[in-house]
Order: sequence, then C-alpha cells, then structure tokens
Amino acid sequence: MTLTELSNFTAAEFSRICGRSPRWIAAAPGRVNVIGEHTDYNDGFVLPMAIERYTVIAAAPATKGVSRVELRSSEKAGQPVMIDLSKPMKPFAKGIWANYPAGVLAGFLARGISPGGFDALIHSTVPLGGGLSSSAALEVATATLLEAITGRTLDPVDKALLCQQAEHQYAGVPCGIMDQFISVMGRKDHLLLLDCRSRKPEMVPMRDPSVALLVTNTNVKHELGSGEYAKRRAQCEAAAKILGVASLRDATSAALEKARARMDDVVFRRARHVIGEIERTPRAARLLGDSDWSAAGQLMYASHFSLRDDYEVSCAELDAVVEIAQALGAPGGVYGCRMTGGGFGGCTVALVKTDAVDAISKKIGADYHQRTGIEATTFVSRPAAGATVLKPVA
Ligand code: GAF
Repeated sequence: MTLTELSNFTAAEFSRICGRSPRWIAAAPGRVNVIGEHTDYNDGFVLPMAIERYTVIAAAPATKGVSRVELRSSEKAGQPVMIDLSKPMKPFAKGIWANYPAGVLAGFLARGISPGGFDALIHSTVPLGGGLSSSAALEVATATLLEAITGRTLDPVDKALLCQQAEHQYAGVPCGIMDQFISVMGRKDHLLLLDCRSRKPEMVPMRDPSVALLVTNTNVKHELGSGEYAKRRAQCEAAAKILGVASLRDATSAALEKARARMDDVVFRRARHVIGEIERTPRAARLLGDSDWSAAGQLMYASHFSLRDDYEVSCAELDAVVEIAQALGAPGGVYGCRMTGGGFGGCTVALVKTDAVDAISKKIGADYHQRTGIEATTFVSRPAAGATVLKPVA
C-alpha cells in the first residue's frame, strides 16, 4: 500500500468507527539500520533509513468533552484508551501500547502545548516487535499529529528527543536516539548518517536503482531482549569508566587493548564491538556514497559477526539468514547482510542487486524454513521520507 492509500484506508476506518470524517492525518515511518548498531547510546554514528512502512493516525476533535482524548488502535478498535487532559498524566501499566502516544502527549503538555480533546485511530504497517521501530513510528506519528492539531511545529531535534523521552518514561525502554531521529528526519532516496554526539545529521544519497536493501523478518522475538539492552548499556558505561573516557566514542582500539587486563572479558568484548562499529559506520557511508557496494557489504558482514560474537545480541535465526545470504554471495547478487536493530530476533538487512531480489528472497525463504521451520517475510524498501501530515480525503 502506498502512503496515500494507507492514509485513505485509515481515514475510512476512522469514519466507520467514529461516525465522522477525520480532520487531521499524520504518518511516520519505521526504519531499517544499514549499519551502526548499539552505537547511538555510546555517542557514536548510525546509518539508518526510513522505510516505506508507516504508522498513520487519523483524528478529529472530541465530541464528548474538551479534555477527553480517545485513542484506538485499528487492531483493537473496540477498546479505546481514554486520557483525561484535565488530570495529571501518568503511564498506563507496563506493556500497554497506549503508553507511547500517552508519553508523547505528556511531553507536549510539559511544554505548555495542549491539543484539547480529540479522538484518534491508529493504523500501522510497521511490523510490531520486528525490530523496525514500530514504537518510534507510533511516537513520532503522535508528535506529528499533535503538531497538526495545535499548529505548533517543534524543532526536529526537540521533537525526536521528546519522543525518546516518551519511550524512556512511559514505555520504560532506555533506548538511544536513532529510531526517533530517522522517523522524524528521513529523506526519500537518502540514508541518514547521524553523529549521535553532536546530533548532526548528514544525508547520504542512495538512489542507484541497480541496488536494493532487502529486509528479512525472521518472525522471531526472543523475550530476553529488553533486559539485555539495559545490561549492554551498563557494560558500555563500565568500559568507558575503566578507559577514563566520557563515552566509548572517545576510546580507541589501541587504548582498549592496553586496558584489557583491567577489564572483565565480557566488558572488553562489548567495548570492542562498539569501538569497531563506530569506526565502520562513517566508512560504510562513504563507500555507499561512492557506490562501492562490495566494500560496504563487507563492513555489513563484519558488523554482524561483531554483534554475534562480541556484543552477543544476535540469535540462531538471524545468524541463519546471514549465513544463507553470505553463501549466495556476490555471484548470487548479495553484497552484504547483517542483523538490524536491537537484536534477539527481528530483521536482517541485505545490500543486494535489484535484479536478483526475487531469487534471493526465494532462496532465503526456502533455506530459512528448512533450517528453522519458520516462515520468513522479506520485502524491499527504498529510503523513504520522514514523518508527514497528510490531507484527509473529502
Ligand atoms: C533499539 C534502540 F531503540 C536504538 O536506540 C538502538 O540502540 C538500537 O536498538 C540498537 O542499535 O532499536
């Protein structure tokens, strides 16, 4: 579905369920990270792109009271979640989807910006829990909707940070800044090379039609993910402390080697991944900008092996997809492949020849099923634009 079709579908669903047309529609994309994994909370570099999968929200002024917000997800349309804007905001129970929009709403209210009561219907084509940032897409779509309702446009950096805060404070996930930044700042046909320390974005053109980014969803999500994420952050902080630097961005491989005897092996390996990945990411951006697909692809493999062996956030299913892709190799149209996102399941991203996409998808699907008994889902996306406000159809 194109974004326009998706917007029209969401508007029609809103009308059907809420009994009137929406006045505002906002959308925000999910993302795939090409390289630069677990570097954002270490002040490093990331290289994500927005994908053509979106969270769309259609909304209209409330009919039941000026401070009553009713949120519906198209998946659970029968059960709206209610927020009373006249009362102090607080998170819902852990794990409730409405924490994401509620956290963003709280961020706007804390800045003195109130949308007043409204009814909203949320529909998403970003696979939930697939490591493609469905939560950031929901946060950023909510922020974009609130901008449309209030007429107050936030600075893009402030908007992304507000959404990150929502995730920390309302969803209880101590994420970095990558997902919210790309969902806000994505640009069609570009990757985003983001320096997570200065927050300076650099757009890297990626419009050569002869190559494509192929996403494979392993369709597994191992539950240890969220606790392990916080653990990794703590291990990185421990390494930085031993190295005497503010963050691993300031550390070098040589300094890490020198300090090896003063570190526990796990902390050492976590730091080795992060330092290597921070170095690989701007290099991969340059190579992609120069259309050196093979060299960029090698860095993607190196990233995967480092995440698998040193950072230990991969899993058997992600490794299986990377192995299948690597066995196809350049003769089979694959330049590189790696897990993408936080890990413990979710998706891989592969840099491939466009004319080999069908054959590669088929081979990955068949071999992955044979090895795991699970059906994978594959799709290709061009780099998409970031969050946007759409016109409701009459
Ligand atoms: C998750 C987090 F939300 C990001 O901030 C980032 O740390 C990523 O994992 C790993 O690179 O998506």
